[in-house]
Amino acid sequence: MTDSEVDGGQEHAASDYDVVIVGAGFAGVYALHRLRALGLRVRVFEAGSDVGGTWFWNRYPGARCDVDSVEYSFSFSDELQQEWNWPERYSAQGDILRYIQHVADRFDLRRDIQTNTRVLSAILDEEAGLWAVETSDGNSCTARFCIMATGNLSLPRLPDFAGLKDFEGKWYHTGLWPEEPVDFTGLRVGVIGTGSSGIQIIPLIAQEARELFVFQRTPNFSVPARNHPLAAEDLQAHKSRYGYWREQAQDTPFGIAGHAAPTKNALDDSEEVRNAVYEAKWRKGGSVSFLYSYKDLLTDKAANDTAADFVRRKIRETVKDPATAELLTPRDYPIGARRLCLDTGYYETYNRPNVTLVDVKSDPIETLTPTGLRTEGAEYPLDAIVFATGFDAITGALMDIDIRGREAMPLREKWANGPRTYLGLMTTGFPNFFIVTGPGSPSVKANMVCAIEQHVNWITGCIGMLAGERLGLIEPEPGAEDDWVEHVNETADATLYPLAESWYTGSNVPGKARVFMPYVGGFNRYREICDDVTRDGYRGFVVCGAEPDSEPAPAAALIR
Ligand code: N01
Repeated sequence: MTDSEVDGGQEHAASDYDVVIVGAGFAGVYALHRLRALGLRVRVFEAGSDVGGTWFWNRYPGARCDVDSVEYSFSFSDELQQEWNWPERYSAQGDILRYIQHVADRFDLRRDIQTNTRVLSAILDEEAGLWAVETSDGNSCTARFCIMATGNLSLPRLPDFAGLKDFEGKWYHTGLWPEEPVDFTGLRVGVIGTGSSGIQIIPLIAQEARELFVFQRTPNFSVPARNHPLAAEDLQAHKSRYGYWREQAQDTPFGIAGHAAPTKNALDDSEEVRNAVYEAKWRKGGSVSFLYSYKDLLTDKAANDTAADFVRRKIRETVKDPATAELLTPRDYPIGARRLCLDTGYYETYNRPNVTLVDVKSDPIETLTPTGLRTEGAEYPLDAIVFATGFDAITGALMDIDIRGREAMPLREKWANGPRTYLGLMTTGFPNFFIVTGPGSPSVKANMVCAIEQHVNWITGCIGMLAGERLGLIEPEPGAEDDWVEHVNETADATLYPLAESWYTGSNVPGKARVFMPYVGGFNRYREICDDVTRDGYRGFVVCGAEPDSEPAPAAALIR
């Protein structure tokens, strides 16, 4: 054990590290880089065998980002963004993984990242003002600060299907895909789930499999990606103004530059003009672009219907069998209220003779069998099953760890009725415990890399402030947290998002509290709120002096 260096190590109990970071995806890697630059002793624990997070685990065929590569990348180093060449408009999983690994090497981060190590618990020792962290290798350590860089879609969900253990074929989850390639050639394959992952993998499996059965419960809207190689001159042109594009991204609701903000409501245009607008977006490709056609697509149901009807028409025009087209057509929720998917040849795949769509809403899956899958009405012999069944999103990876704050309060208990945070960054009763892109922040409703950088920058500033001011513990005031939770809910309730069953609300996980978790007031607005809070002396936060027995006080009172 060595003394903490954060404040010269005089008043605090000694700790192994100043900061423990859980997870080595985009968030953990960048947090390590920033905090190490403060001179802190930082340790990152990563469950996977390498860095990469989401892009390490989701290596299924077709896995690809739905944000342009030049946007879905770090902005903190101009050298990095100038030297890295993205081959395609939307990067494939392998390219993004290579990028994160390059970042880890380029900034010499690996020496502080311990892979193959899962964090099991993080427990606050109130008296010492330290977090005790226990890991799957049987070790434990202490740190003054704990940063959860655990990701929003990192706890895969396997529905509780009867008979899974008896299934004699191979089965896979898209979020836990094996490193070695999987060959479906000549096999009868079943894919369960038609969210973003299913929609990406289905067209590729269809090209290999002898027969593909897609088991769909709820159809999703999807628009074409129109992915293409990035021409060297286009990439160079973007790089020559990278600083400008990054600044532009900061002022958009989703942290992505290059999309002109809509100026009209959908019903301001005639039907003919509107359809021409949607058609142009459809041809250009991209989900952000499509939903940004009009100002009110996510707030006004009548406006939303015009965009939803356009996509429904496209499905009917693409899928030759009318019954299959109808099954693929979402009718029960507004377009964009569930994550709008991005595809390459998804609807066309159902015109192949070897692909069958099975509606498991009207005929639910009853059980897996040794040789396949049985619904209430039919039997499907299968050699392999792919579960594209999603994640326990946003809170899942946090709740998976035994986290206990003041008075040994488990986070699982505090959040039993839904997550409660201030700014999605911290939660009352868990001092010096930060969450990157936590519930109540824009997170998945923004470009994740942009949201991550903004959060890590804020957290770094906060930890640096505590060190500079010789302060000990920081956490939100209960009132600030209550007000923020109310604001997050009111903001969501003013949109169409809560009208859909989705992982945004936790409704995909039986027994999970139904709360719309991301902040949908816009990344730009959110960033300004965070900046204001900081400028106002960390408004809404209380801090203690460095002495272990010091009483919490409003942060502003203690900051010079
Ligand atoms: O997961 P999902 P995902 N019986 O939850 C079905 C990001 N992402 O991995 O809708 C039958 O969306 C479930 O049916 P239903 C992106 O943010 C991004 O696809 O609950 N079916 C649904 O169809 C995305 O939104 C990219 O009725 C069952 C599917 O499984 C998020 O990750 C690519 C079932 C799960 O869909 C999650 O996407 C991939 C059951 N018991 C992922 N249980 C890109 O960047 C679940 N399902 C492009």
